[in-house]
Amino acid sequence: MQIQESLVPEAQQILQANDRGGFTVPTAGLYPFQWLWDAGFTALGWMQFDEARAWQELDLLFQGQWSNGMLPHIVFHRPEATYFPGPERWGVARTPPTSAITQPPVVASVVRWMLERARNPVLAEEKIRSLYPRILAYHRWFKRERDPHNTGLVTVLHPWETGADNSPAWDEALGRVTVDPDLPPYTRRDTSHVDPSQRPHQSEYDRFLTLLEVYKRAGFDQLRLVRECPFRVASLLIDCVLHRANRDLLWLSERFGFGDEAEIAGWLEASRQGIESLWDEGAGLYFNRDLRTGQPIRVGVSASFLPLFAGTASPERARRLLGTLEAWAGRVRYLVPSTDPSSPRFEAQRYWRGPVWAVVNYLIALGFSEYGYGEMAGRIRQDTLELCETAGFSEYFHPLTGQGLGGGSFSWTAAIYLAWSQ
Ligand code: 2M8
Repeated sequence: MQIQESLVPEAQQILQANDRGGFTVPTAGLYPFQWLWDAGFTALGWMQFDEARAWQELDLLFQGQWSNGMLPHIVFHRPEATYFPGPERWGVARTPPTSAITQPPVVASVVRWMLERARNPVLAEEKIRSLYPRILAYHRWFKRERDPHNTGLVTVLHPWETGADNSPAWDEALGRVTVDPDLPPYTRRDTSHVDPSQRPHQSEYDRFLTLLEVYKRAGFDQLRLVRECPFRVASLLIDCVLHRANRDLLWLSERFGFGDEAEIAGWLEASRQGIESLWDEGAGLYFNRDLRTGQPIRVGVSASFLPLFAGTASPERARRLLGTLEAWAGRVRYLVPSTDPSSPRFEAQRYWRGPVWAVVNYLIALGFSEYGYGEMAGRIRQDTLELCETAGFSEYFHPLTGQGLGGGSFSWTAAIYLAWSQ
C-alpha cells in the first residue's frame, strides 16, 4: 500500500508538538513525562527528519539512569500535575526524579536501527560511543538483579514494567496481591483524560499502587524484591525485547571494538533457552509465566509472537505462530489484537486487553519478516498504516472497527508511521 504523503508532515508535527525541549511526552495531559520504551520508538521517529533531535531523546532518557544501572520507566524531568502517580508518590530521591521500575528495554535495538538509518554517521558514532557503556550497565543490571540465578528469564515486579499494564495475562498474578489496608488515598488522573471503559479497573489501580508501597518498604532492594514481591512474572515483552537488545548490543560491541562479546553471548545463551521454555506445543504459542507458582499463564497475547522478534524460535515454531495469527485474523479486521480474540478475556476497547498497538505491531512484523513470512509482515504494516490514516495517531485502536482509542496525537504511533514510511 502507498503511504499517503500528507500524513508524514502531520506525524512529524505531532512529535514537534509533544517535544518539551529535548524529550518527547507520549501525549499532552495523559502522559506528561518521558517514558522509557516510548522514548526509544519516538527517537526512531525523529530519526526520519531530525537526527540530532533523535539522539537527544536518548541522552535525556539516560539522565534518569540510576547508579546501579537501572533505567527507570518514567523520568520526571519537570513537575506536572496532570498524571498520577508522580514523583512524590514514587519517593525516589534523585535528580531528575524517576519511577523505581523499568520497561521493555528497546534502547539497544533502537540505537542499531538509528545507526543503520543515519545520514550523519559521524554524529551517530559519537553518540553511540557515549551511550554504549550506559546501555551495557543497564543490561548488566537486568542480569545481576533480576536474574540472579541465571534462569534465562527476568523477574518482572509490576505490570507497568511489561508495558502491557492491564493485560489479561496478569489477572491472576495481580489478583493475588492483597491491597494494602493502609494504602495512602489517591486520585486517579487517567480517567479524567480518557473514557474509563478504555482504561484499567479501579481494583487494578489499587494493586498497582500497593506494589509501590512494597518497593518503598523494601528500600527498592531488587534482590529482596525478586524473592519477596507479591507480583512476580516472566513477561515475553521484557524477555524477548531484552534478548533482541542483547543481540544488537553484541553487534555494536563487535562493530566498534568494545570487547564485551563473550559476556553478552553468555546472557544470550541463557535467555534463548529461557524464552523457548515458554513454548506451548498444544496452543502453538508462547505463554508468559507466573513466577510465584511456576505455572504458564495460558492466555494468548500479542507478546506471544515476540520470540520471532527475539529470533529464538525454530522455523517449525515460527510456522505454528503464523498459523495461530492467521486464526486470530479470521476474528478481527485489524492485526494484531493485544489479546487472543477467541479468549473470553478479550475486550476490544480496553487498553491492553484487545486493542491494536502500533509499536507492538512493528516488533511482530519485523519478526515475521525475518523468518521469511513477508506477506504476514506486510499485512501487519498495512493494517497499522491504514488505522493511522483513517483514525488518526491514536494511542491504540479497536481491532474490529478501527476506532482510535485512548489518548490522541500520540508520539509512538506517529513515530512508527514515520519509521514505516521509508
Ligand atoms: C501506559 O502506561 C502508563 C504507566 O507506565 C500508564 O497507563 O499510566 C502503557 O501503555 C505503557 O506501555 C506506556 O509506555 C505508557 C506511556 O505511553 O502508557
